Amino acid sequence: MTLAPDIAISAKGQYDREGWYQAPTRFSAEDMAKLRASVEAISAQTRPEVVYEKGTEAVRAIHGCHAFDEVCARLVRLPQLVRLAEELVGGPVYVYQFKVNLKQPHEGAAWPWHQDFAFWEREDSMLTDNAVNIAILLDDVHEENGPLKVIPGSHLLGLIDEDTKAAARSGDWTQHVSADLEHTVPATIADRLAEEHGTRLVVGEPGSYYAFHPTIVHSSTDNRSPDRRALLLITYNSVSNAPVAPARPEFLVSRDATPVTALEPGAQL
Ligand code: 6CS
Ligand code: FE
Repeated sequence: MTLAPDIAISAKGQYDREGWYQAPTRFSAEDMAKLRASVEAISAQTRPEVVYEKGTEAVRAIHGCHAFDEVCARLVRLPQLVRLAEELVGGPVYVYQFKVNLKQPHEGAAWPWHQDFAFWEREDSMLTDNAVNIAILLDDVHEENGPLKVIPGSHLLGLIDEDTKAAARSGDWTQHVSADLEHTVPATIADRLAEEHGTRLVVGEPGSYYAFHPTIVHSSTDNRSPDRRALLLITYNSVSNAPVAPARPEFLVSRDATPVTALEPGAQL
C-alpha cells in the first residue's frame, strides 16, 4: 500500500518530531565498495585521525577523512546528502565533523548512552544544536553486531548528563571518542527514557542511510558477532552555527564554515 502524497511523512516533519529519519533510498553497491576501500586504506595508516580500541590494534574510528581522501571528499558533496541536511537544518550547511566508527567483529566496543551536542557545546563551544548527523551503513547492520540505538523524542529534552563530569573536564579529545566517554547520560535516566519513549535500532542493508539529531540520546553495545558494523557519520552544521574558536584538532572540528556546494544531480562517487 503506498501512502497518498498528502499524507507522506516529510523528512523534516519526522526529524523534528522524533529526532531521526531513514532515507527511502540506498547507495549503490559500487559506491559502498569505493567507500569501504577508502576506509580500509585509511585504517592501515598510522596517523592521529586513526584511533584504536583500548589496548588493542583494532581500529575503533577514523576521523576527518573528507579532508584527505577523495572518495570521502566527493561523498560529502553528493546532492542527496547535502539537500537532506539543508532541509533538516533549514539553510546552508558545512561539514563540521566526519568519522567512521568501525565497530570491528568481536572487538568493537560499546558507545555508552550520550548526546553528541554535549561534546560540541562543551568542548567546541557550538552555540545551538542546529546541525544534523547523517549515518551511512557501510556494512549490513543487524541486531547482533552492535547497532546504534536511539531514543525517539529525547532530542527535545535538552542536555541530560552527569554534570560532575562536565565540571572536571579532561581537555583530552581521546576521552570523547573512546568507549569511556567523558560526557554520558546516566544509564538509569536513559533506561527510564527508553521505557517512556521506546527505542529505535539503526539497522539495514549496506548503503542505507539515516539522519539523527545532535541532542538525541543514543548508544550502541559491544560487537560480539563475527560481522563488522562500520558506520560512516557526517555531521553537517548550519553555517550560522559555526563555533568561533574551536580548540580540538581540526580532524574533529572543521574550521572551514564555507557552505558545501552540492555536485550535479545524479553524481556518483
Ligand atoms: O566528541 C565528539 O565530537 C564525538 N564524540 C561522540 C561520543 N559523539 C559525537 C562526536 O562524534
Ligand atoms: Fe554519538
